[in-house]
Amino acid sequence: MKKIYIGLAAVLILIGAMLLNTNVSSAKKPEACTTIQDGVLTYSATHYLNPNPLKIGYDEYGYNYQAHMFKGSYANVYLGSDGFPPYKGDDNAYAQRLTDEGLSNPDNKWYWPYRNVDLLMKWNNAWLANTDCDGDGLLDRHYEFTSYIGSGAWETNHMKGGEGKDSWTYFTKIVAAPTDATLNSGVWYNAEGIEIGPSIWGEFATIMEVESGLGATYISPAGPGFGKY
Ligand SMILES: [Ca+2]
Repeated sequence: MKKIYIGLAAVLILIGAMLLNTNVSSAKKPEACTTIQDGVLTYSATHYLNPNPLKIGYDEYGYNYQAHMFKGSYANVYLGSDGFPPYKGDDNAYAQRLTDEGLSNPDNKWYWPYRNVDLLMKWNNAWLANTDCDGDGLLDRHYEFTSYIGSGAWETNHMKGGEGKDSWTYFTKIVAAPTDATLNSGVWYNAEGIEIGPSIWGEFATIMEVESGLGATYISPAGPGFGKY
């Protein structure tokens, strides 16, 4: 009889643990995270489109937050958050729009000279999520990490510019530095001391670059695949 009770108790504990696990996993994502579809996540405070809500699909700048993609003018990556309307390829029309709206000119912005460069950018959820799970009303960056370090965040850029014989392409892959990486003279190294790649924006390393006419101009000695970081 005692054996049966012990066996029954073990089964009940097991069922309890299963219920608990189910509750934890189901409570975490769908209930706690706000999605773009919910219609309440807005562009950031400084953005030209604030306080409009983010939408599914491409916005006027070329951002598709839901799909983790950007496709458009290189300048449009930054113009919105600097309070400028999207650039659509016509300098005169853009200048007129700024005048009409009483806005200053982005001439002095570092990215303005690159407005005719086409950019295709892709990233993963750790880089910029399509949900707000930490509740600050914005899409999460390096969710569940205090910084990008060790978050597994990655991004790729395909750029295309110039006309005719002056046309060019450039491709780069960027990853967040792993937790056990070290930075030395502007280069990240992994725990084994193998070069990951040149540091970019403080917490990231470039792991691959490909230029038209030159081929791969940089391949990380630690490896150019995202799975490693
Ligand atoms: Ca957030």
